[in-house]
Amino acid sequence: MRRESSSPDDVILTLTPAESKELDAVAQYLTTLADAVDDRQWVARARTAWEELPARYRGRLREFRRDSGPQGVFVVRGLDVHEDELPSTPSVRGSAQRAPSIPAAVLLMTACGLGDPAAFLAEKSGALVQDVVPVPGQEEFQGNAGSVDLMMHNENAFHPHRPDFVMLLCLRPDHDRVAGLRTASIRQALPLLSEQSRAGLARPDFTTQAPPSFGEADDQGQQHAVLHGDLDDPDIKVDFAATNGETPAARAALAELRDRIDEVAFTLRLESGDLAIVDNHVSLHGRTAFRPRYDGRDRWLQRTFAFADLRRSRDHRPDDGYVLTR
Ligand SMILES: O=C(O)CCC(=O)C(=O)O
Ligand SMILES: [Fe+2]
Repeated sequence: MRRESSSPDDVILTLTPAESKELDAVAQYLTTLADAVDDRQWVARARTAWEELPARYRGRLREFRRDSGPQGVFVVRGLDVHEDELPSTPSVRGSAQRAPSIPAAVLLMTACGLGDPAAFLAEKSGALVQDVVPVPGQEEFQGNAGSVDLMMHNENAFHPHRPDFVMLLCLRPDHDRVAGLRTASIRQALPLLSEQSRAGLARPDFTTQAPPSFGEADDQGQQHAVLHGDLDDPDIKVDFAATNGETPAARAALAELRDRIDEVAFTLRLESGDLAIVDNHVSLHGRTAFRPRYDGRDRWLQRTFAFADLRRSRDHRPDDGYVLTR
């Protein structure tokens, strides 16, 4: 992983070979315990298996859960994922990891350490471990199947129960090693914003569109603020591809925010075995452009969401399952 702008080392945890082996052994065992990733029993097993993971891994993630720091992102390097042992990169829309695998085990155990995993039915049928891969014909799409610049966003910014953490595990980087996961936190952008824009962003003068696949979301079209909570350390709710200002002042504040976010953003070129975790309350993420070849060796990340307090979304999850159906 190379960086384009410096960031403190405490954002990265590089596993020792011994830790990596220990983690892999737990993940390996977990893969033998069920036939399907989305089986509730497997999630229950992952929750128990979390306790067996290396102490430093659990400790650092628990700290991150409590306070995600100035950058609101954490990267674990050195997970036991070997590109040469992987099957071909999928290239169809909506693909997901249905059979237990080492990466899926790592993602689900980690989700259980941060809270609980869950997914949205409208996205890849609600699979808990989703493939993030380029899809032929979708190059220009502002979503993870595209390959042009993906604008900075909170994940599911429009939704009343957006995930608390977005986990992206790199299985295989792009051929040219140019695709970068970009992240930027409001904690770093806030001091650069004018007083006027800060005040403007805290007013409910914005709307955020849901992707059509979600149908009519609960607060679709409802006006919201971009910055909320304690305005000295606010949460951010924005998707630069889907959020609009409803007044000229709101639009000006949004434009300023976009520039300041770009100034503080940094780029992570993830390698096989790198896991990035984004705090979806204080940080935005996006991706730089790359050129897919559709030859089975394209960039391949797997993604799982973690919810710190799953109970809050109970009325969106039939049978108290792990899928939000609306
Ligand atoms: O491709 C990436 O690095 C990020 C894609 C993304 O925003 C997502 O999957 O949520
Ligand atoms: Fe995203």
